[in-house]
Amino acid sequence: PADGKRSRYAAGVMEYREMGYWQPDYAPKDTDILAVFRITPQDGVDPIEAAAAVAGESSTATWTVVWTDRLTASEKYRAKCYRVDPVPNAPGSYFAFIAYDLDLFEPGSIANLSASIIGNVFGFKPLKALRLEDMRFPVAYVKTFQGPATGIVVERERLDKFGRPLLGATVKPKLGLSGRNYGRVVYEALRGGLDFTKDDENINSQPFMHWRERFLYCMEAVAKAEAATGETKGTYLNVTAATMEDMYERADFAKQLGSVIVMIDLVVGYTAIQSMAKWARRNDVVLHLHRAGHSTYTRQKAHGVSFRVIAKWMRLAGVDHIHAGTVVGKLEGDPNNVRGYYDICREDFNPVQLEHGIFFDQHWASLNKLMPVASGGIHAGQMHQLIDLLGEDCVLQFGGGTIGHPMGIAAGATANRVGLEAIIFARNAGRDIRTEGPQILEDAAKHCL
Ligand code: CAP
Ligand code: MG
Repeated sequence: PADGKRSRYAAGVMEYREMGYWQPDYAPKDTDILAVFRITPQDGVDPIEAAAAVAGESSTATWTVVWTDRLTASEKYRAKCYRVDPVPNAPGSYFAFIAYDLDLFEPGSIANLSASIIGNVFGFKPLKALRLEDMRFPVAYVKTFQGPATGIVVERERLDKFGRPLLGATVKPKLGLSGRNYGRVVYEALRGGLDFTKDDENINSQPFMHWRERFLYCMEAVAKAEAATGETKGTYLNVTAATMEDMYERADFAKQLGSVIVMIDLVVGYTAIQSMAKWARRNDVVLHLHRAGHSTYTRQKAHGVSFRVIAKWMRLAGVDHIHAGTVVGKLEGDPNNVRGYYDICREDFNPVQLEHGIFFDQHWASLNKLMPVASGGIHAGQMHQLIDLLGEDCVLQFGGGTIGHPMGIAAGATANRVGLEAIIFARNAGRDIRTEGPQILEDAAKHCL
């Protein structure tokens, strides 16, 4: 153009605002996918231009206008940044709200969704930092996903366990045990009173214990513990492997041995997770997701992807359990945000709740509920805090907090079960578990001995 714009584009000067990616008058449609990013522009960069650039690069734009834009319904396909607000108490950072037309996305694919929303924008030069804080999915899109293969209600029915959190333990040490000794830990923990034991994130098929060995000894332990206690028990057999073929082979073997549950790690990737969710639904097996690796991109406040977004993606993808934080354990966790993650997993509808980090109303359109899992440095002495903070529909998982008990593994499991039942009983009887919790636990321990 005669005004010299063309040469400015050629020099890489951003003009996303002018290209139509900033539309302050746009009223998001019920069918739009919405995202809120926290943007921190470089010094001197206009926040609105930076926000429009995020909208542009996560939808149709590249760094310059292209002739072929005129061959598409570009106004419809352009994402629209419709609001930019300063982040309270964080000078230089802004919340940018962006609306995406539903037609930009393939139905039922987290890989496709994430390739747009986080695929291209995080290394953008004009931004110091960028964080995807939250998303809203319209019901029409939610309905294109399977959702949790089993869900909380049916899992409880299969286990015949109600009215209390489920109890688990991660076998420790994480690495090095032989199959036989590993199976002993599983048996002791289950007979002592736990509902589940669990492989750790990094147990797959190492020279000290190949996967078949682990599965055989673990399932023998489950059968013996079920016979000894009369309860349904489970152990999350980690089927994470290098290829889908290997994962299916391991999951099929777990099912053949009668396992009610299998486990995968988040690091297998979104497509593998969705494939395993399909497998889980076809085979009536509960699917546990360990969020291995998430902190590499969820922990920083100004950059990365919030765990609340990962939790939403995983509810759509169709896992049945997801690690979602404890607040009180060894790993970092803000109580308000963690509350938001648990609500995303367990509610039919999430209203906007800024204090819990929830920026949008979200209808889950009858997708099953996802069981949140608390783990990381927790033990029976915190039972009142855990139940007060996390509620009833969750799994509490104590690795060191079972296997590190001074009187042995079964005693550690019993301590957890007795502590849990004492606190639930006291709470249901109207006692204040926040203040009376430690005394209730001490009394239960005396009685138990
Ligand atoms: C816990 C754990 C879990 C983390 C996962 C570990 O062991 O097995 O993997 O807690 O964290 O390896 O640290 P302990 P999150 O019970 O002995 O601490 O649930 O936050 O994803
Ligand atoms: Mg672990």
